[in-house]
Amino acid sequence: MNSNSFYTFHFLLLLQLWGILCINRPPNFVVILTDDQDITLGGLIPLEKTNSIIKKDGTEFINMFVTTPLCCPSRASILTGKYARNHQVRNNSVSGNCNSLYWQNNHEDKTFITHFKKKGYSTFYAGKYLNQYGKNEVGGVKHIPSGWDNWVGLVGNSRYYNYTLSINGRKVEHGSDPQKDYLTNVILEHSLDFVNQQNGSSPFFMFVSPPSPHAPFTPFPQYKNKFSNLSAPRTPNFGINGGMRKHWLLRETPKILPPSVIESIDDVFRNRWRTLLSVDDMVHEVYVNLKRKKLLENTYIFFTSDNGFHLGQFSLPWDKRQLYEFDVRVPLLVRGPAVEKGIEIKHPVLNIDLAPTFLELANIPIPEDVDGESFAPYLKKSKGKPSNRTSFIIEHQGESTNKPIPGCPQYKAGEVHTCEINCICEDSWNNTYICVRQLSDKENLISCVFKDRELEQNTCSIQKVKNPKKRLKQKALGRNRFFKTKENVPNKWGSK
Ligand SMILES: [Ca+2]
Repeated sequence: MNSNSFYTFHFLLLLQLWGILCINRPPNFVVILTDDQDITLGGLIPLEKTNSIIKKDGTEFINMFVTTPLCCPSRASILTGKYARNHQVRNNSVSGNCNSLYWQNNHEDKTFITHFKKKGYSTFYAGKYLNQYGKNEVGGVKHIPSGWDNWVGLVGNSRYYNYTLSINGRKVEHGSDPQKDYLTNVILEHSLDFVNQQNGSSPFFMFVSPPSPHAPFTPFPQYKNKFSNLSAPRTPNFGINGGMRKHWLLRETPKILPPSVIESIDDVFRNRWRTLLSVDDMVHEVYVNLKRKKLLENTYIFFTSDNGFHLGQFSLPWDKRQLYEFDVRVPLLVRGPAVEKGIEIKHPVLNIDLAPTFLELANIPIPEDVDGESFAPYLKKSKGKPSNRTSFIIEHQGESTNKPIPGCPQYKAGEVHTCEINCICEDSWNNTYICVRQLSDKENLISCVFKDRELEQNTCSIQKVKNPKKRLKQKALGRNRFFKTKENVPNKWGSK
């Protein structure tokens, strides 16, 4: 071997070794979880940078659902990979297990991030966690959930100004100066600090949870006049009562929405989009800094939301909590190593699938008690077999206040909840349901059983769902009211 051949041989050997090292390097993760961002009302449209960075350069899952259309239960499902019935976080209150001691002692120490921590990942969380996080009765700001070693947790529910953060257990108050305190931007600053600390010595998992576009829908001043000529989409079910085929809460809404309520709905729609522009800036800044640090190529970026939203559908002003498509469908975009660019996946995926997917992508074993299924086979060119799921559960435990609703004498204490707009209530005791959503190239249906006056104990007693369709039918026959309806379901399966 002459000296040239000798050097070429060793150079190629080094390249090969470098390749092996690169292939085996555990991937990094960035997850951006928005709050209440719909997909059916155009919730992704204002995010031009995000659409370019993650949708165009990644994969979009066009049938992504949450199994519980409410913040705290859905977030608990994302963290655990379990249906709400199995983690028992039923609503947004401590008594409904939102950040309760029960949650902390039984589920929080086993969330997906604890497995990443054990594998040596550097971990980071910033923004809204569970709605009751930081409250004194459940451990206050000193409580840092297991597995997160860089913690910037928002105390309480989403807001944009005048909030408290727990920064690694230290209480930090913020005021209302847009330049210093706008929460989405504050979360971004902490996120960039974390990205800039990365030197490649260990992989990282960064979870970012901005308040947008949740109430109170406060845009950053720079964006407060955007979209002024837009109105909320007038879907076929906009501003009309649900009719006799719907359950009690939907029959209670006005036959036609008053113009003043429609005006408020349009205003909320515009402000939601405006708040999302700050999220779009966040995605762009994180992307630019990952690229600058040469971390982008080995980093998965997930973009999704904890629940959908409605704006005038079935004459409900604005909120979530319903079983219909607008509340249970959310965006899901993913980019990363080997993720195909610019494609749409029709296979139904769920919030409970996120945890097992993260774990599989990092080659970490998935715990047996997880309900979700990894959709990693769609994201990496490998041997994995995609799931053949064609049905899944959607469930919600309706809330009602035990006090009379001021100005709404038609309702008794204990009946309804969230009735601020013209006494139109967004939730009720019998808005408790379990549904089986069937979605495949052959079926596109939702079948639901509601908690009703006669049979209120019997609807939600399934403990571990192995065959949800069969089990629900067994439960439903003869004992409960059974609704089987085709609900404004966009048939994306038939679109190509
Ligand atoms: Ca939410």
